[in-house]
Amino acid sequence: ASGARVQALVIGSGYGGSVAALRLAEAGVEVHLVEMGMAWDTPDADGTIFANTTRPDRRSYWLRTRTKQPLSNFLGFPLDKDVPRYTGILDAEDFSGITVYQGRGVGGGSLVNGGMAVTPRREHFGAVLPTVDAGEMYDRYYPRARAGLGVNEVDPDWWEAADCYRYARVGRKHAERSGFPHLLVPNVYDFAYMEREAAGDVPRSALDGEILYGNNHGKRSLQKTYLARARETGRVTVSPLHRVASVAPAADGGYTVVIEQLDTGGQRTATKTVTARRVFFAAGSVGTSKLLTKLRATGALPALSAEAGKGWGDNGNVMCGRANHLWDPTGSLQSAMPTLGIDNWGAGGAFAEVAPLPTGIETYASFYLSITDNPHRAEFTWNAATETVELSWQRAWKQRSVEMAKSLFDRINKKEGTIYRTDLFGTYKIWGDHLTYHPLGGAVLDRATDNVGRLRGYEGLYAIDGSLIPGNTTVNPFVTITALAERNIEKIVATDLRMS
Ligand code: FAE
Repeated sequence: ASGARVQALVIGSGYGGSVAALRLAEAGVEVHLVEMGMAWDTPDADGTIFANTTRPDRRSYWLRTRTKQPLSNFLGFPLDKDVPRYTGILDAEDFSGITVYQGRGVGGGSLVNGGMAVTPRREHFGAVLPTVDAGEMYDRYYPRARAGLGVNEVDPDWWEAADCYRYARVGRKHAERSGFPHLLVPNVYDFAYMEREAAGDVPRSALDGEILYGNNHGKRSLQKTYLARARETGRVTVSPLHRVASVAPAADGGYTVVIEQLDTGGQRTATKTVTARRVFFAAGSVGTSKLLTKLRATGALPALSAEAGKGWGDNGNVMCGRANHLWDPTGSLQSAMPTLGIDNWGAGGAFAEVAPLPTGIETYASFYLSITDNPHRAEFTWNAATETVELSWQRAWKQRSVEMAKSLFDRINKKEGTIYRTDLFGTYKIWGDHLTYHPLGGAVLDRATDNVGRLRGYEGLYAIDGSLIPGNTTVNPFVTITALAERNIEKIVATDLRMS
């Protein structure tokens, strides 16, 4: 309610926000979790909560009148279509040089992502978070994060024979024949449930292509893990369709937080003001960076570090497809949850996930999302004339990622006598170099914050999400975001809460 006083206010309910809410509540703190997206706990008219990937509707996109599918074309046909404007689940947020895909709703990115739960190789950790003790992370916080997230592994025997992973086995065969290391990667999707889907015993979700617009079954999203446990404490209040607009020091201590309530058309229906002793920014790399950049520039938080808004990277994301020979079908049934990684990070700066292309028909295509060691970093700035936050990313910077991805796929194509697909991102276009799924940075640890995420310049303000990570994690990011949040909140609870 407007005028309320709360001990801790958490902005955003993704990985960082969910960890913060749970651990603060366990420490006895009353937590108010504010989330701009919907709750995603009520079935729509068709009886399902989430729209299918192949049949996008108003639920699929955040305040767009036309879908913006990551794969825009197929066999020469544009895939996008008109949808009613609605506070849907996937935000394709456009900046001048890049479209950043993000989840919107209670659970953040966990609602829309591929569930790949990858821990970086330890020898690379020093490059991911140079000022964090790796021993502590690998002995304590990564295991804690994986347990909290419900990470599980596919049964290799089932995987070897499953129709729905033919595409992954083709990807493995081609990696192997070119001499690239590969591995089965864990996931948060319940593989026991997937086996029952394949057997025809339960409603299909991953095997019905569900991923980008939510999974109706089988996926251990944050709603089912950290957030469920947070609610069980009885100390966490969640406000969906509420967007934090401002945070500023309050006259009598703490912070005044201005919150806008939204309707499902995205219109503001009410403005509320809450006073919070502590505020945790967990709006995601882009959301946290945008808020901090704006609040510093407009005078609400003028003492924030000049580093806030800097050090943003795209985790080197780049996509491509390959056209296989007719003797290498990838299957008309494809599990939407990826399980195979090709690791050429050491030699070529690329880690590629063999991604599904769940079209329901045989495509003879192999599709990949590569994470590459792209060194470019962008900065968020406030444009006073348009009153928007801009990002200095340049499209041309992706060329470095393309070169690293080519270290994998040029060799595979040569060995197999195959070519790239040119129909997935437009006409005669090989590389999906216009987007990222993995925004990272903008409130980098030990630059904009101290070593546990306290924002420099203000006592009681914290960043605790992907914004802390300086632009790259060498693999898919959410396990690292979760583990870092576990580390930081433990130290914050042990020191800051004891003092007050
Ligand atoms: P995030 O999960 O984005 O949560 C931030 C939350 O804050 C969101 O719910 C926002 O709606 C909310 N918010 C933003 N601004 C405000 C505001 N002003 N007021 C109130 N609420 C606000 O942040 N990662 C993997 O590791 N494996 C994968 O397989 C994988 N697949 C992906 C597939 C897709 C299509 C996408 C989009 C992402 C994928 N990711 C994957 C990335 C992963 O989901 C992402 O790194 C994390 O979700 C980021 O976690 P954060 O806590 O930083």
